[in-house]
Amino acid sequence: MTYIATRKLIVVLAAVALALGVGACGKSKKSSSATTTTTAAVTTTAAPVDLTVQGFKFAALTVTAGGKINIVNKDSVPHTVTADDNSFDSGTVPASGTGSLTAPTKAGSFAIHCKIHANMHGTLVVQ
Ligand SMILES: [Cu+2]
Repeated sequence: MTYIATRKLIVVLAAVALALGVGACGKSKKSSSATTTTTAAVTTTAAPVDLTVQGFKFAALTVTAGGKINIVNKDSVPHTVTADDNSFDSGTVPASGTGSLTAPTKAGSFAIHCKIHANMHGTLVVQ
């Protein structure tokens, strides 16, 4: 009986030692995964995309939410890129000139128009 009791004690001690060892190992793993998360967060910059306006028409464009849009006016008259709900507006983009706009931070399909030419309509897709 004493022999079995001693064996049981050794097993319990071994289990405790193992648990402590695993605990220490788990801690060091946690700190290394935190470092990985920090590295991943650095890659968030999206390249600007061009929105071409030509022949009184807006080119179809899909842009990342909050991304920068370069407006390229290829017509010989000025235009604007304005949201139908007025949530964004490029202001006047000069004839054969450029302008810029920041895409909405919310994804969706946004109806756009030109404030100078009432017949100009288009859609900006944000994802
Ligand atoms: Cu226009």
